[in-house]
Amino acid sequence: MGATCGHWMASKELGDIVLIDVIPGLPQGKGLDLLEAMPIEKRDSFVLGTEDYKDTANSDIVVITAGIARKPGMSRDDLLNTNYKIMQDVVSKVVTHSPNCVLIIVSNPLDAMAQTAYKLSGFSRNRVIGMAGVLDSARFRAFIAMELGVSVENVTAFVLGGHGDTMVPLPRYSTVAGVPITELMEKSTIERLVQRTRDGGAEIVKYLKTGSAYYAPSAAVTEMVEAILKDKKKILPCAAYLEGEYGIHGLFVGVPCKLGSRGIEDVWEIHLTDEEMAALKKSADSVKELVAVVGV
Ligand code: LAC
Repeated sequence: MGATCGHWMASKELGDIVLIDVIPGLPQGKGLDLLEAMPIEKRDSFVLGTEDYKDTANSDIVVITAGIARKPGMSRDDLLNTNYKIMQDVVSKVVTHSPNCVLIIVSNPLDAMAQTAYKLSGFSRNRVIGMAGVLDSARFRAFIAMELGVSVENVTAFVLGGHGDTMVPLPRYSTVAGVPITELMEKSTIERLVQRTRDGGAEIVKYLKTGSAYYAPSAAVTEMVEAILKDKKKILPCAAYLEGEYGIHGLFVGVPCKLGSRGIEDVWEIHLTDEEMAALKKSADSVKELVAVVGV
């Protein structure tokens, strides 16, 4: 997924990119390959692959995708203990070499890994962001567009909560050309698309067998990176450390965030119905259980 992030970002010329991995030669090979595509793509992003964190020094943004991925039948939560250890190692090195960066966490289980990175980095909460809502919303948007036979460009969607089985797609705030989908589709159709969104990651894992999705997740990361580097003040659903917003304290949960040069510059508290709020609380409770296991 890290290499695919690099691919999307270089193709948009978002900046210079360093790919880092622990497998000897792999990041160097991928980095050089991507660099050699730049003349054709007419992009001046410099791409470097390395196993040495020194080469990443003073990065503006660091995207952490490190960790094992799911196999068919596994939930994201099954990755907790292994990825916690990997995250401990990676975060300490990143913080040493890029003390002023914005961290974007992609490793699963997403919200618990974002909380781990936040606690271990000592960064202020605006500088640690979990990627999940943009991906989950993109899946929901793709399914809505296919169902209605309309352009994906017409479709906006909001998915809040943790990046897991309890995620909270919000049909009321999901629209086609500004029209809520609740006006355009039967309830049962919406429920089917919501369920497919919740199972979106597992659907891909089932096909791939040896790993999880990477094109859509890394496109989601790229949208977040672009919003931060260009100080766009873009409203995107991201996992953020909440300190009372939505009645949730001391926990990473997916909520609408304003992304700009300082990272998360604001958390929007949109009005939720009692049912939606209950679903968000339930999702937060499942994140709470995971972070308790690793003690962050
Ligand atoms: C997914 C993984 C990346 O949802 O969590 O595909």
